[in-house]
Amino acid sequence: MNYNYLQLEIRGRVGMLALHRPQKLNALCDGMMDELTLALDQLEADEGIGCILLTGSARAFAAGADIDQIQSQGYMDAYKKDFVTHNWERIRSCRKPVIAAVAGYAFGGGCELAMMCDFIIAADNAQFAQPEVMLGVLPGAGGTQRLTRAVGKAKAMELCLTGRRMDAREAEAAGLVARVVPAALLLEDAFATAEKIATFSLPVVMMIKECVNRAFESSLNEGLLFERRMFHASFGLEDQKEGMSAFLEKRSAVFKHR
Ligand code: CO8
Repeated sequence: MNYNYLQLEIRGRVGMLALHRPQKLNALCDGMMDELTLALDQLEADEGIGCILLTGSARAFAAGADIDQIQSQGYMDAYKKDFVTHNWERIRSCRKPVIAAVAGYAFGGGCELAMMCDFIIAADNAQFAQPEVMLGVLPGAGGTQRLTRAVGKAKAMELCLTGRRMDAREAEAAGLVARVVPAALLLEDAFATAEKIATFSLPVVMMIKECVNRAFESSLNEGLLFERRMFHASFGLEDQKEGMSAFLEKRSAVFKHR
């Protein structure tokens, strides 16, 4: 499939998606988000893909929603078409892991898009911000919720209420990003991470993702029960037999993803 606003490359078991609107610092528009939905559908359906990597350019992951496109939007337009919920959140329902590799600006919807991914690897030049308050709106694609869960109330409040930028080191210390790497090595590093995840048993990887996400939706007891049932289920996989046999036979496991 040909995309206008995205570049898709499949390398082994990794699907690499790059947001591509260089003249607008990858500002997110409906066309791009529709394409992202289609590309994620494609990668989810492809049995040969075990991990998805989402990135931008060296200068910007994404500088937010396209302000030109939404400036004239009225309340009724936003409400009726269910702006954001309608087509901007496909990543939320991805069952395969999605890693965000962020360099440069991740502002507004760009920061929110990165936070919808399972984890963020940041270049040392990355900057995160929720500047919506300066535009007369609020972070409306998860900024007030996911940022708060990631960095805690004090910092999330300060960032959302002032719109100030947070650099990569601060983001790492605050728990927003998993790791910071030199900008020149970002894609190499993020790809190696995605490739590693993609070699493991896909159903196990999907179960781990579901369990970690359940921690945000349940009490500890309910979360532990969910985890335990998934753990029990993993003993029904051929890959469990293979993984443990390989250990005992002192060889590398070859997972069949079932
Ligand atoms: N929308 C439209 N155009 C943009 C945007 C944007 N968000 N960001 C940058 N651009 C355009 C600029 O207008 C400029 O275009 P032109 O060359 O035609 O003048 C081009 O990109 C390059 O940008 P700059 O010249 O401004 O580059 P600088 O390096 O000087 O500055 C900044 C970079 C600081 C990132 C600056 O461009 C900026 O402040 N951009 C706006 C950031 C912002 O406020 N983002 C929040 C938008 S609102 C939002 O995201 C709501 C979320 C909705 C839900 C999303 C769901 C995932």
